[in-house]
Amino acid sequence: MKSHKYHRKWNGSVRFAAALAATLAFSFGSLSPVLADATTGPVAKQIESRVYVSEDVMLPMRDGVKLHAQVWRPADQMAELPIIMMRSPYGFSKERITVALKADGSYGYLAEDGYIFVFQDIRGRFSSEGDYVTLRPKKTTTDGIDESTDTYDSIDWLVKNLAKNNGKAAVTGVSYGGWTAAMATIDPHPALKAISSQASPEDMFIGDDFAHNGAFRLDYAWSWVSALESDGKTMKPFQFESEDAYDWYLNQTDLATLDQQHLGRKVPSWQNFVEHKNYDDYWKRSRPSHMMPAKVAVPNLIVAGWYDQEDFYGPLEIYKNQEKGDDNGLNYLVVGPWNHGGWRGEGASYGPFELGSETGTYFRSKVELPWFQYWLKGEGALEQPEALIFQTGSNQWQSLETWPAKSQAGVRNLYLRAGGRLSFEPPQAGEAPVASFVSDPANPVPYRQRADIKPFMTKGSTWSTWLADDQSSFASRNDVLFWESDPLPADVTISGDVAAKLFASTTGSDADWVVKLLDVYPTDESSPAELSGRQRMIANDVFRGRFYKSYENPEPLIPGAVLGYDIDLHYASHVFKKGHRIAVQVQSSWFPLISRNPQSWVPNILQAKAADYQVQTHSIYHSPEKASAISVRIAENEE
Ligand code: PG9
Repeated sequence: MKSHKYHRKWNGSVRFAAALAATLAFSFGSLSPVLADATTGPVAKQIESRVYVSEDVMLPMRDGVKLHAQVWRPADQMAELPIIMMRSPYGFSKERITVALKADGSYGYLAEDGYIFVFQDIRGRFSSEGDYVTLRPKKTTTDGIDESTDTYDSIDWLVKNLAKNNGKAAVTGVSYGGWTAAMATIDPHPALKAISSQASPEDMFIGDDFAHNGAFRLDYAWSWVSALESDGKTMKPFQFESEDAYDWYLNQTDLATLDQQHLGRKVPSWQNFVEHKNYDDYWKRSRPSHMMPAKVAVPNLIVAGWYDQEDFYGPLEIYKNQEKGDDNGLNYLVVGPWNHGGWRGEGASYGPFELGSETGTYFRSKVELPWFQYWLKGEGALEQPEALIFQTGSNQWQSLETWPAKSQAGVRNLYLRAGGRLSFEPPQAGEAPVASFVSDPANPVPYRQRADIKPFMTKGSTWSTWLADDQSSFASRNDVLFWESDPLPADVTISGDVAAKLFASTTGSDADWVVKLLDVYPTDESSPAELSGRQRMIANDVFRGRFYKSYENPEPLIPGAVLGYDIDLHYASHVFKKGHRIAVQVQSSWFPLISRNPQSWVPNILQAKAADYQVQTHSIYHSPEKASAISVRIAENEE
């Protein structure tokens, strides 16, 4: 049974001022200049750190391939210690590991407690032998290999060969590293006692890095794949000729051959993206929660960030799917106010939003450290709640018995109304039933202010906090529809699923639908100056219209036909404060976050030609019969 005694609102003082920036998309990536900078900020307080020493080893796999790993242990190690392993394709530089293992580094609490850390290059990357495959699927033959067998063979070698290990191991990591941690639970080695899968993607077509609901995440997909796969082994961020990513992508008239045009060769994942235009086995076979045993056998601390700009869908979906087979209470969830990997930094703020405490420091010292102490050293009691959820707006941690929370005051619809009003009351007969806008693919709505749109791996890019951007400037565009509530007479607290039901039509035969749920700060003295009038994103996503019936078999939209689209906006736990307004924006492009929809039917959007991109008029309906709305769950506190 899980213990639910753990119950707290933590605002306490913090041991260290961790100097990391709030994002480490590649926690130990070696080449991205953005991320290299992110680990070398000023340290507020110098403190004595435990000294770690390293050795390089080559670990034999069952098929004869050898994988490279660095083993780091305390120089003064006396007792036997457990192993914490991280496996990634990004390379682990010794300098960055040294910083991370310092007392005030991103793994400082664990390092001070004492573990044998093993950092492994996955198959085919950096100094590891073999062939690399992005998100390598599960083996299909008994004598095959996959990330699970590679982890098994690595742990087997480590527990048998490393001096002074206590025979227990864990796997953890962020993002790709979180995915490899999840994969370790498939046919796990008996010495694997726990994992912590942090920001793992689950489904690259539906909700994570490469596409959302079938809409292709252009800048992320191109930047990532070209960096990882251009020479197959290392990281080489693509050199854009211009820092203006909006312009650069707009000028690419043949997306299908971007790799050949700019890198002079075919890049495996890019070719796969072009070939697998629909939701087929290529996408489905890398979903970890469909490969992990249905009956959870390895304890997993799943970690997600509300503002994860890359993999927010993944961890929550893995948690949800694994929960179905969690008879022994081994599947746990933490969702904090973080961007991708933000919990490895201080986490006192996100963009301009103060969080009331050092949420990252808190997670690492009071959640992650006790987790590994308990499972790997048998120390302490596991007081981890089923779901530890940070409520944004109020800046409070909540310990919940389920996620979503059981006690709900109910689902309420926020209706889009005539005249740009948003209300909990449905539209009345006689109100204007529709709002329309012209969507021009030659002038797509930028996903941020133009000056901020840099390719995500470029030095100076603020990609990691783009979800904190003020959305107010977009509300006045002609190709963005905007609805806003009256100032709230009392706090409105939501907790759990958020979804849009959009009744929409287009004059074309395809269209994207982007929906944002916003918290609008008042312009009076109740808001800090930098937040005055700000439109803060609370939930959002895009849906590619052609998939309205099926992700596997898309169909053209019928011009003028009004369809009801169900768009998953995922989850939120947020307090809209008294005096704030709730708002919704709907638009049809989000560039270059999402590739442009030609708005006329083509079998494969990545192969669309210039003439396929056509101006269309889109309409959103808000009549009593076709009442477009955002559904939210109104919360009752469990505490
Ligand atoms: N979001 C990154 C990723 C994970 C898996 C595949 C592709 C990209 C990452 O930060 O690792």
